Amino acid sequence: MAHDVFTRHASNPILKPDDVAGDSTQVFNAGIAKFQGKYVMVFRADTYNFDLKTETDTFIGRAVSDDGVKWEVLPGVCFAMGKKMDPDSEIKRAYDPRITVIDDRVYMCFAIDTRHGVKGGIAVTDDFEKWEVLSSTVPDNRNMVMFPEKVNGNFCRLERPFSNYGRWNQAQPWDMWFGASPDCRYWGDHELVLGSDHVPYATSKVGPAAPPVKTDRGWLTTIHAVDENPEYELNTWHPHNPWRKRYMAGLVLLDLNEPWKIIGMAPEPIIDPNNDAHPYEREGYRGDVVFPGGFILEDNGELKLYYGAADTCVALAIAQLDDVLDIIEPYTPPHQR
Ligand code: BMA
Repeated sequence: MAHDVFTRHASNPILKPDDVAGDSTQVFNAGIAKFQGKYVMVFRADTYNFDLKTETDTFIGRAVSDDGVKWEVLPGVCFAMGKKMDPDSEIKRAYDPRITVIDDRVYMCFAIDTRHGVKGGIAVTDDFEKWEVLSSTVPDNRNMVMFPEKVNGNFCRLERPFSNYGRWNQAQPWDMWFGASPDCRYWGDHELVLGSDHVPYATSKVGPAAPPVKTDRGWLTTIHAVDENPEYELNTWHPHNPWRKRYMAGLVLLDLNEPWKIIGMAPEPIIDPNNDAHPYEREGYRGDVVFPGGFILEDNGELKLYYGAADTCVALAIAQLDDVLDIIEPYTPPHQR
């Protein structure tokens, strides 16, 4: 059962493949922020070839909006790295962008598939035309998001390394970590934030989702949490490779000054795709997947939560901050209980 504080928008999905010129079959896992008086979205656009049963292209595109609901997709590629199908390219693609505005500059975190693992990248721009890639991690790491301001003088991020060694007998038990940097290039001070075993509704991995928002009570941040079960037969375009992972959205509250410390958690997911009333979350490239990428707190206390649905489109859900803070329960890390 999910908490019902977020209401799905009547216009969902607010962005779908048909809205993008070209042959994209999926438009999803987007990052959204308010920048220079407009809402800006950077989205992942994939092309799946149903005959070859494989993806043939990925790029990051851009859309803008005056109200955060109706979007104008701008032509062309906003950001790209490597070439997915090029056998000579070490970098294959950049995807799953998340954007955070810090001191009037736009920082974008993204995943980079390489021939030797998945890296997390960070780039900065002032206009979405010129980008400077500031840093990237060693493999495997992804799902990075940045905090909207420096804490204790440092840039801060949440990230999801793939810790396998030492956890070989558990099914993808990956966790959410914290990192800090004086310059957005060199990162350290890594701390465990949230273990997959700390989230009651996850049976597999957890990690960051959309960048955190600041509230009086702490940094409010979404997580993705996965319930994997060998018995599940979820909808997918690749039935030869059955899809058995349900992706839910959850919420945690982090300490304002020590943002690697969780001080509160919503005990249930806030968006659970396990509901036929919202077919755009159940049917598509991979069904029963919701993955937040944008979280905006408006001046009037409204929270806009943007999320990828079924790895195929972008959806929006709305809540009031006070209602959301009401469902957060105090959290004590397991080793202190
Ligand atoms: C993850 C990533 C996400 C995707 C999710 C569900 O591993 O690939 O981009 O949304 O799986 O397929």
